[in-house]
Amino acid sequence: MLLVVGGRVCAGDIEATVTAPSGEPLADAAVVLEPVSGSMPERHSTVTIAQRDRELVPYVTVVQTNTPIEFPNQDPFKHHLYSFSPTKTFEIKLYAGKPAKPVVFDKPGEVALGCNIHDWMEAYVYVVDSPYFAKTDANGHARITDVPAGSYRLKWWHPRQKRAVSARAIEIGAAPMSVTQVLDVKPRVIKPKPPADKEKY
Ligand SMILES: [Cu+2]
Repeated sequence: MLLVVGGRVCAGDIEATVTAPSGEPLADAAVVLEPVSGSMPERHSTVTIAQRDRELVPYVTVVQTNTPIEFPNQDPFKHHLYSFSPTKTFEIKLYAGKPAKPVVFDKPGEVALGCNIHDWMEAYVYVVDSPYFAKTDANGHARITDVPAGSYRLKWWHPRQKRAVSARAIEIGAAPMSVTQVLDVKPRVIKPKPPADKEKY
C-alpha cells in the first residue's frame, strides 16, 4: 500500500552498512529492496562497464532487469569479453573501441564476466527486477533514495559471498532508515598480470 500525502507518493531513504564478520567495511555488496506487492517501475538507463588498463571497471555492477550495458574497450589493444552465466550468456569477440550495440540484461540473476585474452580480468553484474537498489562503497555504505512507502523484502548479495543471506521484511516510511548486515565473503584472488608492453593484440 502506498501512502499518498498531498497528491505525492510518500517516499523514504534507506542507508545500509555492510561489514565482514571481522567488522571491516565490505565494498561491492548489493542491497536490494523488493516490494512485497504492487508494480515495479522500470527506471533504468544505459550503464557502462569499461575495459581499462586490462581490467573490467567497475568490479560489480547492479542493474534492473532489461538494462542495456555498454562495454567500451578503452585500451589500445583488443579484448574478448564473455559470460557463460545462464542469466546472460554472450560473447563480444576480439574487439577494439565501442561495440555497436549494448548487451541487454533481460533476466534477473548473477552474471560473471571474463576476458578470453586476459585471464585475470573479472567483473560481476547482478540483475534485479526491482528499481530500488544500491552498491556499497569502500566504506561499506550504500543509500537507496526515494523508495515509495510500503512493505519490502530487503536482500543482500556479494559476488564472493560464502552463502546466500535470507531476505528480511522491512517497512519503508517517510523517515530515513538505517540497516546493517554482516556478509561473509571469500578473499579476492588476485591473478598475476604480466607487463603491458608484452601485449600482442
Ligand atoms: Cu582482455
